[in-house]
Amino acid sequence: MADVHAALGGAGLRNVHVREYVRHWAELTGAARIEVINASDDARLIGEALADGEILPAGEGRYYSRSYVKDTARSEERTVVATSNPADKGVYNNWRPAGEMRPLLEERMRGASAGKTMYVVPYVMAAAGSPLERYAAGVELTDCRTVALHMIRMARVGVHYIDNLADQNSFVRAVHVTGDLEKLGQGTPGDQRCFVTIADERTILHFGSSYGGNALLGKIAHGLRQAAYDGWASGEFLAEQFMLIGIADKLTGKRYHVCGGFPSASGKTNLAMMLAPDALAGRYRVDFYGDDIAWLRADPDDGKIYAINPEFGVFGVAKDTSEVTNPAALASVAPGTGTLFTNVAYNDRTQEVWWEGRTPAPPADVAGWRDWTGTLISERPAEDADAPWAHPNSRFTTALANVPNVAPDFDDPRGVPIDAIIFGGRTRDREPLIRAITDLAEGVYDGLTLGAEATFAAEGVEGLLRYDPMSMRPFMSYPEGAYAAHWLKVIGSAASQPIFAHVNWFRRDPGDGHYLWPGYRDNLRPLLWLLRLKEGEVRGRQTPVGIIPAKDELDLDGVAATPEELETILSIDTPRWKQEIKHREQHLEQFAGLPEEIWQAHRRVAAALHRAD
Ligand code: SPV
Ligand code: MN
Repeated sequence: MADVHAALGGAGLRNVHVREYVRHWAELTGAARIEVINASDDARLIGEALADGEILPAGEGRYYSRSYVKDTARSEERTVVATSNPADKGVYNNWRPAGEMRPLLEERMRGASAGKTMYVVPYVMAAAGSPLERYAAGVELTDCRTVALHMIRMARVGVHYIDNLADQNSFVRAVHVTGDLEKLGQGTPGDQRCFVTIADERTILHFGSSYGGNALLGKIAHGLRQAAYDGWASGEFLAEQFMLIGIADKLTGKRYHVCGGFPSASGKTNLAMMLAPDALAGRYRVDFYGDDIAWLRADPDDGKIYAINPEFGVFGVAKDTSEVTNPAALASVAPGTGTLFTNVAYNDRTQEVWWEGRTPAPPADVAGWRDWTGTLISERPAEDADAPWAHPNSRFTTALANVPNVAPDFDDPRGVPIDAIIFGGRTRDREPLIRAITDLAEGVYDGLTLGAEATFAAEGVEGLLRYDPMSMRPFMSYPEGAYAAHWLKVIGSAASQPIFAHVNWFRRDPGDGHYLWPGYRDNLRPLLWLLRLKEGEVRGRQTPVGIIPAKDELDLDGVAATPEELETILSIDTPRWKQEIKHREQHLEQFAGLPEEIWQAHRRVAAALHRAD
């Protein structure tokens, strides 16, 4: 049995509430040792993890690990939001009573860390001094050293963050117990994994994984689910799965900030790290703030909406990250950055890493290369010859400060004023490149009807979206009707409101299916148009679903698209929109208590489409 008080006292951790919390869970999980973690412990922990073979060297100052083969991603069906109030049940939050989930998790976790070290990771999800700092503090307890190493990169970690709290008891209690991964029945009816946020007790209990958001509890469990609930309960802020960028106009000296949500596999990280296209780089600079989470609040001093990225690092998907798609991401994982790679392919002779899309073809000389499961490529059975070398959800974990175009003020606790909020999907035939929305309720309505196309017929009806409201479907923690009302309230309370827009980089040619827009760096162009529209410098063209750019309003210097291609991406397919609007009605009807303003917005858009034929 660990000597909790000796370990905490030795680390200078005085907060009595934290001490009691650690004592409780150390006893319950049966951890053999307690170790308190500060960011300055990184080099020592890396050394220990290398010595134990838990991580492998991947070139200078970079590391590699493999997860258990059945533990490679977030599990939505095993994730629950619990409270003591049944009225908190929504459509997507998998609500369960707190009184049922806490005993269940205690049972799973009892004795499950026997013989292991419990790492105590005090962290904050905000820069010190943020107006939202009282929602930012947490203490993760984890029995996995690699998780502690990830937390050091993804959050601000240190004892001083937790000992100096204004309210000593106001921290998120975040307990992570890995469990015996080989015996958890992942994906079977007897699946033992359970990932619970008890939102009204500000307690996160995750059992049965050491991967990503299942285990790094500052990120989506605290940064999204808990924070969204706190933001709603306090009435103060929104916590969204949004990227956040700055656009600086070097000619005028103006700086703009844009945030927004995209369902997975819609290029959110690439957009967040985008550089200006060569033809525009003399005038514009894109600054990176964050790729996954933004907290938004109205500032009473100047009446603007401010956003922060509560994270300290990037947990990015490796697949398809290349010099073409995302050179900034590659630079952020260069030698010397302390990057941790997970589940990519690894060469144990050269210590190189590789993933699909890193280069057009895999390394020609397969000597030493192992796939993400650890199997030598040269020894893979014939039937696996075409299997990917890296897992599709393989990741790189690196600090924000390693991103070459990180904003100079990324650490400013006040955050940055938001000019535009964008939503984007991956839509082959209906959505134009960009459509701007100037009305708040219509903007929120657009976010609530965000979706991704079903990827193959088996997943859904052709043309029917898998709706992913605000890209928050897996992170919703309270009912959708209240969520929409909270959006209207927070953004509506700002005297100067951001403009909304829906973007789509993925429109295809109806004939041969090729992409009509080059994407990547060129995505800056529609965003510049949006900011000009907001400034009243262009007028666009009104359509039933928003304002789209007139052809001569987009700066296309250096873009190879043909006039026909531009014609298509700057047009609305009215018959397809009429189909879509019916699906939206059914989607929204699921949500009890949806504000009347949202229904009115829906009816306005439907009526405008009706008149359009
Ligand atoms: C996501 O899946 O949206 C992530 C990664 O950001 S994880 O933290 O694992 O959820
Ligand atoms: Mn995410």
